[in-house]
Amino acid sequence: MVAVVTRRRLSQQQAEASAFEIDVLEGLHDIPKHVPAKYFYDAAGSRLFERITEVPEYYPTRCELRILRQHAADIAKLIPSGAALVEFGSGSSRKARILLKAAASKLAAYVPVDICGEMIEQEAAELRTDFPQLKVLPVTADICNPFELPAAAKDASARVGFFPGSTIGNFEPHEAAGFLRNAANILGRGAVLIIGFDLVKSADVLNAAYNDAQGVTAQFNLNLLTRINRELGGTFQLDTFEHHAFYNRERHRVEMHLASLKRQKVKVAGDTIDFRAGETIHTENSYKYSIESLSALARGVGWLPAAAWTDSRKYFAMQTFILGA
Ligand code: AVJ
Repeated sequence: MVAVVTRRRLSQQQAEASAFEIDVLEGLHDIPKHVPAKYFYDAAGSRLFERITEVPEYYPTRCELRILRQHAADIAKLIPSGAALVEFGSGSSRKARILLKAAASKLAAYVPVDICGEMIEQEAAELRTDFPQLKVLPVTADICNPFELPAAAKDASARVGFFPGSTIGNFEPHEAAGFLRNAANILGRGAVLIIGFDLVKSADVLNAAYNDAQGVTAQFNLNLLTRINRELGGTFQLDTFEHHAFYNRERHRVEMHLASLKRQKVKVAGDTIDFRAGETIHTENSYKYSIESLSALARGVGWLPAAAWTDSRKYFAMQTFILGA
């Protein structure tokens, strides 16, 4: 309890480092071992993810961009005139730009929300140049928690949420429901929500997408250990851990793990962690939904499914929801 009170006084960067340490130690002392997937995205991890989106086996980003480009005008029609567009976990705003081009004239504001403040401030400056009439109002926040919208977004005729990238797949289904509830509270009456998500499909396609031949996904996974070594004084030897990724059919998710190739002890932030030979750290779940299963989840927390679009192979979907009264 004392530690929690003191931490409140720390700078944001220190507070984030502390959350990382707490979450990593808690996860590595748990059985089975796990680390939250959000910690993949340090500078190196973000660059590796960008490279993943370009490997031939990883289809989601290309599919989503194709759907957005093809249906931007239809999606824009669902945006009420004078609305504010709020993007959850906006990153580089690459996908939002497609919507902004199609809907800029009817939007009162664009509110990119991301945990990485530096990234969105930089992006905001570029968006202001490219869309001079649009108010770009970035918010630095963890999208899993409640946060305040800027006044101009609260005063807009309505708020439209945008959650692309199948980021929703990183949540446990109950967390995804929690996120949707949080989004409903933040966006309020008359809200529309646009979600991009990866569809359930053949295990072969999924297994290939998370085990690319160039090994970029393996590097992305192992980079988590590099980050722990650097930021938390870890002693992970990277050549003694191996990337494992597979589709878990029963749970509709791709799991990523890091498997210890031998029995060993590793130090992290002064603690000793024991590994059995073959024991894994579960580093990510990437849940796959059908239009029906995501609709059911959303309905449960008050969002009514509206239009949905998919690519020709039905690999990926973009679906819109309207907040019920
Ligand atoms: C960014 C969460 C959508 O789950 O496919 C890519 C992350 N992990 N390859 C996904 C990821 C391994 C990605 N998301």
